[in-house]
Amino acid sequence: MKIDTAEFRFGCPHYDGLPAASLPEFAFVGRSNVGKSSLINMLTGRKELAHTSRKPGKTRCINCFDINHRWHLVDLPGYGYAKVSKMKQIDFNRDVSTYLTERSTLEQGFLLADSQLEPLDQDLYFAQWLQECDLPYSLILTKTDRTTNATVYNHKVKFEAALAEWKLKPTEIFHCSAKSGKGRNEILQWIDGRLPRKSKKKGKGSTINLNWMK
Ligand SMILES: Nc1nc2c(ncn2[C@@H]2O[C@H](COP(=O)(O)OP(=O)(O)O)[C@@H](O)[C@H]2O)c(=O)[nH]1
Ligand SMILES: [Mg+2]
Repeated sequence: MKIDTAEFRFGCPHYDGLPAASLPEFAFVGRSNVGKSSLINMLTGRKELAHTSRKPGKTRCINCFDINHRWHLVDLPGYGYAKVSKMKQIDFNRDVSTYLTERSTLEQGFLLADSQLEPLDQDLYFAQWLQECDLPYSLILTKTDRTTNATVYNHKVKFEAALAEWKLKPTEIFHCSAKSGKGRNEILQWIDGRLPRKSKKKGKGSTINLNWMK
């Protein structure tokens, strides 16, 4: 998928304040500092689209970006930085919870996890919760440039084992690096495959010839 336009649409702290659902939405979630903003910038090819910050927990809004006027990329608040219980970390934000369960145009979730780390319970609890919401989701292992291929592979295998143990079934597992651009084509292509087909302009060759039926 070629990114022609990527524009900020809205940032809203409350589900009730969200604009009416329109285009298909793809939501990105993950612990603070996992590399979510960097990935969004990498996918869209815009350096400053999602504000990248070293300070955890800065993004506290449901942020929506219009991509090619065809789909919406939704950046959800990070979780996992607050010193609260595991269950509270899952229930980190009532409005995000409502968004994930209620938003009619939400197609898919992308759960980000750091490829440098072994699977964290926080990530697994979140995957479990996405699944309980009946939201199809994929896992994206981030920051692969920061470690060796062997470590990424090892952590992927551990993730697969942990997911199986928790009876979790992400649709796909992607690897990415915001630094090198790894994973960009795969993720964009995958999203493209889930969008309604573009309406084609009428022109030569667009009419089906039914003469053979006569
Ligand atoms: N080397 C490398 N650093 C990354 C990558 N993704 C994010 N980072 C760094 O990790 C930190 C957190 O990234 P950010 O995108 O703000 O994470 P967020 O809190 O999940 O939005 C920043 O210092 C980024 O520069 C990556 O793929 N490779
Ligand atoms: Mg961020």
